[in-house]
Amino acid sequence: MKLIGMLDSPYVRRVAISLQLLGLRFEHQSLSVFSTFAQFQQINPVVKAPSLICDDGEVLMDSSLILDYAEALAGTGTGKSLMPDSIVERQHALHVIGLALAACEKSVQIIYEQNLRPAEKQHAPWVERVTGQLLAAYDGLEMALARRSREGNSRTIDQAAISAAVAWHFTQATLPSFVPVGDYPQLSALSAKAEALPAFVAAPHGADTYQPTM
Ligand SMILES: N[C@@H](CCC(=O)N[C@@H](CS)C(=O)NCC(=O)O)C(=O)O
Repeated sequence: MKLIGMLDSPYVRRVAISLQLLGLRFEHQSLSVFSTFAQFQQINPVVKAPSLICDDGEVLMDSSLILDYAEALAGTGTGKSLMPDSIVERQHALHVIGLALAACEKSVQIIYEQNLRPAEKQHAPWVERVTGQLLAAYDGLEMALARRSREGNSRTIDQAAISAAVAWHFTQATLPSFVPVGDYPQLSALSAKAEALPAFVAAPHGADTYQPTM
């Protein structure tokens, strides 16, 4: 299978990291939804990153749907999963993932507003609203991570931790002044730990192409 999209997208990056941790082999093509729009369109006319070309040629999009497929694929092959089995832990993992995805979405909305709209068409009340939502998502994540660490389930890297770590690194790399690092010690510590893992190092935020190590 082939993952399409740049690793400067937190959605593409969470998929690239998760596929590795699930033990699934994949190729990566670092196409941009902007500078290589026409080339991307040939693969997925909707031009959404990530897109995943499955082995039979069918194309999946949306990181959570791709991860649903990857979990099923890994489950039948290797029995590996990044999601907890217990309903209580799964509910909590989904709570964390929801917050992380909201943080990614709000960051992307601010970036698009800043980079894609001409200065005279930027709408300050919209940026203010989205910034409030972004901070609410990170406040929720910080609380949820503190709870995970109190309950002792922060030792293994699972989908909740991957998504939170990827979201945090993305926002800090792209909008550093919006979310002050010092206010979020749990997220900062998780990020430092996660970014040192081989699966994160092999799929760095930016324009590089993932190079398989397994
Ligand atoms: N909910 C989607 C969001 C994906 C997304 O919005 N990706 C951005 C890149 S970061 C994209 O494709 N932007 C181009 C567009 O929406 O036209 C997911 O989880 O994959």
